[in-house]
Amino acid sequence: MQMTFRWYGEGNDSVSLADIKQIPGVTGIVWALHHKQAGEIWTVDEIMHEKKIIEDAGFNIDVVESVNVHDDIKIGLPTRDQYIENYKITLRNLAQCGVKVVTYNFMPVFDWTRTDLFHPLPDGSTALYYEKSVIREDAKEMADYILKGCKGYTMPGWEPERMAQLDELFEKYKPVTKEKLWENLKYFLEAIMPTCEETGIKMAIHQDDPPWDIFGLPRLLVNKEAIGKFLKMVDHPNNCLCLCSGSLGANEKNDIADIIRSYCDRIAFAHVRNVKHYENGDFSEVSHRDCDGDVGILEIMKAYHDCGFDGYMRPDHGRHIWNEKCRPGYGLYDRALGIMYLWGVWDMLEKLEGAH
Ligand code: CS2
Ligand code: MN
Repeated sequence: MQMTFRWYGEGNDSVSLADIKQIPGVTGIVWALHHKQAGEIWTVDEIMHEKKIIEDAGFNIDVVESVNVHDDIKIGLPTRDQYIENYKITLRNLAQCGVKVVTYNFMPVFDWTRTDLFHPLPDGSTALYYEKSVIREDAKEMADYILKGCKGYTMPGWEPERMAQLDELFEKYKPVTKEKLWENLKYFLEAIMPTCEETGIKMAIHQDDPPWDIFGLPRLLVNKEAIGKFLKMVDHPNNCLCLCSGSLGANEKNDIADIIRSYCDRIAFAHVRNVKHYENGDFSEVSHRDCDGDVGILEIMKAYHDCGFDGYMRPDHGRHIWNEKCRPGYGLYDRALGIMYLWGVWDMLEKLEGAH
């Protein structure tokens, strides 16, 4: 297992690479060109610039999160072919600079959704929170609601520029049924797989968060069955998963350890996060400690270890602790604590059971 840490780039993150260097055992930075819009080509010069910064700090750039997929590809518009060509060029450029895994998601319009980015927990920390009764079917109303409580921060995909085009986007998604969205995902993957094979890049899809339909938009990667369907649909070793225990874990019916054991050979990247469920359907992000939440962190780590997982791992989101001012879910302190917990469990498994 190779431990990594997500970093948003110089001037764009409250955490420094020097800080990350002091967390034991982190070898790679999970990075992206965050100023790029979906559909734009990432040039070799731009990638090399970022590579130098990260490598000079003593980390590898093996994993990118994310090269976002343009909505026209998800909707299946005729313009998708041009965007797919651009995506292939980006993949080639990334491979040329040494990148091995590219993370993406196939959620229509939005990335992850929460109702509160700074929800107080009983211990005085705050965390990302989903309150079922607050969710509005109307995405615009929801966006206003979220922006009020967000201290100037927003969720990815919910930026004011995008909100301005929301009606138009929703109109375009109208004919996109769940079935159509599956077809469009297949079309995209079949088009890029030859490039992945040629360059060695593994495409790692992130599951939908939360893992159910939202705002009347269909969502695909929500449970074991859907993941199985996805892997079979394009049965290629470069068509892989970024398995996120936090996203899948929002649905208590998902048995994450079982999903890991079933599809381990196709997991290129592991996001490990804990979630606590409440009876009324709300859920909260919590610390990585097994007993603080419900996803079964110990079982998850045991499953990865039993499978001989040698891919990349990172703590997913963290709480906000010790008054840290940071991007929601992406502070230094709680993610560093998370890493130490994951290492503690992993090192003990290696000691008791040997390295697989
Ligand atoms: C998620 C996503 O893992 C995460 O932090 O909250 O933002 C994830 O990065 C994307 O969905 C992957 O494309
Ligand atoms: Mn994740």
